[in-house]
Amino acid sequence: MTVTDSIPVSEITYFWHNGCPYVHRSSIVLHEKGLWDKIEKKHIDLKNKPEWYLQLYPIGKVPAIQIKDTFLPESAIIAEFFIENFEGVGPELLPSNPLVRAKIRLFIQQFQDAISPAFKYARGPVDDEALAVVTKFVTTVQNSLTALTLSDDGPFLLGSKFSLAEVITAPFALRLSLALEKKGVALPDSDKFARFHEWFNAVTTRESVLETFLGKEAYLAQIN
Ligand SMILES: N[C@@H](CCC(=O)N[C@@H](CS)C(=O)NCC(=O)O)C(=O)O
Repeated sequence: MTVTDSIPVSEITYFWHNGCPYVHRSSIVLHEKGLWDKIEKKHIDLKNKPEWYLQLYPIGKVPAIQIKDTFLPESAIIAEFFIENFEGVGPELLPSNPLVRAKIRLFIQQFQDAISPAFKYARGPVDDEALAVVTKFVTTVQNSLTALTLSDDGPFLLGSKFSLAEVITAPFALRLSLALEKKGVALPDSDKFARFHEWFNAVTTRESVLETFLGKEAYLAQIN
């Protein structure tokens, strides 16, 4: 094997769990590329991790992949590996332009920084502080999208193109929307946040995102 060879899907084993938002990221890439049913999957029981998995990976987290004697953990690494390894299969999810890549990564970072506190409050009491944190999340993502969007012809960061920006953030956007819905908390919905809602609605209804999600009822039961 040379370093430039891509690896056939038949040589990859995917260690996953259906309820994990991190796994969800790499699963979305597989679905977008039509490889979800083609890859060998091993579902890991996280409450009772198999000894063989802990021997392979003592940290014991998912997702991870194995290719012959190479073992790779970490969802963002795996999602990018799938995107690059299966370049030319299905949609392009990470354009080669360095500035576009930098914008995608900046968006991801800003989204992640903003969503963590919003999640904390989505699970805590609904009070003024909680509503302020959720509004701050919406404002940050709206500002980030407005500053970084590359095209006006679609809902995503790259316009009509779903990309790594959404692969990484969608699992958390979807779970936040369901957690807030359960609490009866509406996201601020004014014209001021139109760009946020356009993006958020497109991301949380994307086929690859929903088809690789464990489902609303199961998720809500998980967070009870
Ligand atoms: N930074 C890791 C986080 C993965 C992670 O925390 N996975 C959870 C499931 S959602 C896990 O495997 N938990 C089992 C454990 O911590 O023992 C990634 O992005 O892949």
